[in-house]
Amino acid sequence: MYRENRLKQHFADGRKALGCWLQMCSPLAAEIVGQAGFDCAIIDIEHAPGDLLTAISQLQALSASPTTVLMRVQWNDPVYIKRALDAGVEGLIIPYVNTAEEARAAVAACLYPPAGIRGAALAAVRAVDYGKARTEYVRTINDNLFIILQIETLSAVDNIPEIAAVEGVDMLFIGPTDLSADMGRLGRADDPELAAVIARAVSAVKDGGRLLGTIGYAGENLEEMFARGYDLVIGASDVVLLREGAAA
Ligand code: 3PY
Ligand code: MG
Repeated sequence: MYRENRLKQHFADGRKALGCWLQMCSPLAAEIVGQAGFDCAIIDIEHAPGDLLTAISQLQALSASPTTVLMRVQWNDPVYIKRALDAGVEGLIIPYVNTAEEARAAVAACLYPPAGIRGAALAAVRAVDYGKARTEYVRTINDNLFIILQIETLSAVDNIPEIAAVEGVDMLFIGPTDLSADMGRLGRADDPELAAVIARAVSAVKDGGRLLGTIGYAGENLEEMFARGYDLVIGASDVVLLREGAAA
């Protein structure tokens, strides 16, 4: 059922948040993650093999949980974004946003006109409770969504001041893996130059007045990450939890 975005309220209250990726395309895994008490669960369509129907199964599994459900879409593409929003996700992580122009396009894809270009099918889609919530949905959804843009190239880091200034962006999210690849250092998570670029990105996001997110790093202490300025850490994944549990 359409509801207030708890994650957005959580940050408005000045709190930090923990997230878990859903990469198994499994409603059972999603339900377990929701019951564990994560602030948000992120259905990953960029790197996991699911589709919109597996996403909807996971949304249904999480509907009784206070955990806010986001989706990381495949690409900064208004067609994917429209379909993800119609499925009823409460926010999006949009990968590989490198310029203010791309950031404006990402936000526009999320919002109904006149603020944006999102197409509307109010009686047909799950997000609107198949038409039942249409009045409240139309009135509130542009403000209720939580929009996260990923910073994962050197040029995106350079452009953070302009990207952060784009109206409607809620959070910038550093993707250290693709950033390391862009720097020719893929897989070298402890590279000092990568650490320096990430530190520069953290300061730029904070200076730009936006919330800041990233993934958890092996061996990193969450409290220290929060103290360094991160507001959201996606520090777990259903796949990794199962792999590590199985290996143990
Ligand atoms: C990256 O590190 O590239 C990400 O996209 C984070 O998940
Ligand atoms: Mg990435």
